[in-house]
Amino acid sequence: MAGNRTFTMIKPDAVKNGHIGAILNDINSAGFKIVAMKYTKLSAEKAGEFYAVHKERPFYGELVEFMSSGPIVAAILEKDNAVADFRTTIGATNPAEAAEGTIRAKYATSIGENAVHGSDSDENAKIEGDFHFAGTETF
Ligand code: 3AN
Repeated sequence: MAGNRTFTMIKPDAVKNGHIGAILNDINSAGFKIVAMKYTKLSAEKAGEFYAVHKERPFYGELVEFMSSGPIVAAILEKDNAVADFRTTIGATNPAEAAEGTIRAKYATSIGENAVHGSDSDENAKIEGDFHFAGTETF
């Protein structure tokens, strides 16, 4: 059975470009409830740990540098079928391929600076949520 929680980050590009409010509004409009949220900044070490699965990819260094370059908004979202539905809401990794109206189509600038993160499985949603939030910060 599909889980009902996913994890997201509004990435440094979208924060810098003033899109926090619009993106949170899109998230709510798509039917997601925010059950945990914080405005924070990842150190390079923490960003490296978060993206460790991509360690061997050629863009890993760039990704870690970008994700630690400025503040982010991290959140846990709740909805039936959360992981798959949220990936539909954000659109393809490459904003040039993201469907019209999706968050990445509207706010992302490139494949590397693509405005938002969305977990790719229920298992990773749990790992990523636990990485950022204590149980007492989740409602
Ligand atoms: P998604 O975020 O859509 O699940 P992944 O898991 O393939 O995509 O990639 C994780 C992150 O790595 C992306 N959100 C993006 O910021 C970055 N990334 C992916 N592919 C590239 C690429 N070819 N060049 C630069 N950065 C990339």
